[in-house]
Amino acid sequence: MSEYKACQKATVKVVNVEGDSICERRKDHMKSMVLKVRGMTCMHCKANVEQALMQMSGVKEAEVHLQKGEVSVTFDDAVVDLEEIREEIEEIGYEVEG
Ligand SMILES: [Cu+2]
Repeated sequence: MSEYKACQKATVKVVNVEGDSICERRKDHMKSMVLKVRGMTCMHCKANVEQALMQMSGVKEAEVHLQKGEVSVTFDDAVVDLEEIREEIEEIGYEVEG
């Protein structure tokens, strides 16, 4: 028997093993998001956006998909939030939609 509860930003897993309750806190707060970004047209844009995001503390992965006009980003939302990521992309000259 197990159940999942929200605990602040982390997920707590409650497992009942032989009558004991084990509360296991998730190790990180990793989130993956896909952003629609306008203005990325070539490999330089791809590199610019990926490098700018990877330099931010809390960002673990950043990948640009030029054809789709999308950026996939994986970040620790205890360290950095989506708003800061959005601002970083706009600061280097691209437009985040939505
Ligand atoms: Cu370019």
